[in-house]
Amino acid sequence: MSEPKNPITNAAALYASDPERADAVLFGRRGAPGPDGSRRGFLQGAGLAAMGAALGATIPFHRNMPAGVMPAGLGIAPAAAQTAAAAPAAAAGPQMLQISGKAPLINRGERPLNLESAETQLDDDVTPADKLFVRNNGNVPENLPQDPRGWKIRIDGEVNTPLELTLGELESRFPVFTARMVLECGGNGRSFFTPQARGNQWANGAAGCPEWTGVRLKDVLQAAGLKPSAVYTAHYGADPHLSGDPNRVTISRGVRIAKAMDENTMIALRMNGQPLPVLHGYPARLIVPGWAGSASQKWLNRIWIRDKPHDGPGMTGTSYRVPRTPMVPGARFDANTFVTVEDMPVRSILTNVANGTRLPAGARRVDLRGHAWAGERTVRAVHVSIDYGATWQAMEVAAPANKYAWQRWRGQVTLPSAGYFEIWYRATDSDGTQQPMVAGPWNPAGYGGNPISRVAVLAES
Ligand SMILES: Nc1nc2c(c(=O)[nH]1)N[C@H]1C(S)=C(S)[C@@H](COP(=O)(O)O)O[C@H]1N2
Ligand SMILES: [Mo]
Repeated sequence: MSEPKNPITNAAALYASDPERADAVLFGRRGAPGPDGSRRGFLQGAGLAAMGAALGATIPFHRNMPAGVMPAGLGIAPAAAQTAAAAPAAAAGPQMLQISGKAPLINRGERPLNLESAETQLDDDVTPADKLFVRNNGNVPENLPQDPRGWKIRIDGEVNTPLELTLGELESRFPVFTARMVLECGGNGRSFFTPQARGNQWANGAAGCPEWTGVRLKDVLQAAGLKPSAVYTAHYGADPHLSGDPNRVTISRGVRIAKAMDENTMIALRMNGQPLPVLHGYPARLIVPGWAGSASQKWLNRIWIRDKPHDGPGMTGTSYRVPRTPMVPGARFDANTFVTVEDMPVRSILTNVANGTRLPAGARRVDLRGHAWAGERTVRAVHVSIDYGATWQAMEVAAPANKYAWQRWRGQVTLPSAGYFEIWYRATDSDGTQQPMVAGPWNPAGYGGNPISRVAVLAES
């Protein structure tokens, strides 16, 4: 393997493949390991100077900096790094794409269309339509009706009375309710896995918390009457398959009947008080809160009740399925033994400070705020560290507006001096489970990646 031409540009790839070597290439060979073994504290002289130059400031807590972990500030290459390493491409950041009705979002692919929100775009308590991530597996349906009321949803399979209900009938027959509920892609956080897992390389922004209005799926299923044989749902939508073949189904996932009967599982007709945007499933979609977003079928037109776990596209192989017990990353596997992912793990985002923020000379206090959520559970605590995890400060965490809404966290940190700092943030759920230091357990399609997040802050002297 040849030495990368431009170490800064290739830092992420290098850290992903060989973190020890990445440290050596970027910052010089280490001296004899110090008493603190795995830390960069013994990186002295030229190595430390190189790192300081690459990051654009001195590093007051360099003694705590973990070895083999790419500094958060490297990808955003401050001015000093660009001259030192001549790495203009490193500063480019993610590719943005702006389409009609949306803010510019991070482009994760255009066919099918996948757009991610930056954490700093998710500051609102209720995520506005233009800032919500988009995750499509097929094409967006065309010729959707102007008037949503005539759209039909069929309920069939293991029911006493198969139903075909228009949205107009749904709204008049069943109680309508409104709730803020997190919608989160099952692959959120996939980019944090090493080695890279297959699929869209989402960071933490394939999630949002709009306010949804609709009817309970439970009420509709009760109206149809579930047979004792009913164990699983199967969801269908109107979006054409990418191949253009009308006989192929784009995605069809389902949930256990218990989750379908949850009070909060909704057939949603409105988002933030408006008809659903076309990209988000107009005129009707499911919201299965707390679970992988793929269960929240858009352009919903049929729910088939089944007498066994559903096996549609998105339910088999490595799709939303993970090994029962941890596997060696990248090793061979038998996906037949995998189990389906249901709810999502605890995660936090920081919504008011972007990676690479520069504080004007003399500014030491940094106000922080964000959101945190945890699948079926709630968030008990959010902690922040400015010294590479040596010490942690508790932030304030608000109660959710309702079940399955994300929770606001806020607080402040005071930097002890000028220099390069990283703000690390992590949430703890109501079971006591914390976001881990690294994404894991590894799985081929990269579900459940929720490591601690890090942003770089430069306090000017
Ligand atoms: N019909 C249909 N429903 C779908 C999808 C899809 O491709 N087609 N994608 C699913 C996935 S994987 C996710 S994460 C969410 C994304 O919802 P959003 O695009 O409204 O953010 O929709 C789900 N529902
Ligand atoms: Mo998803």
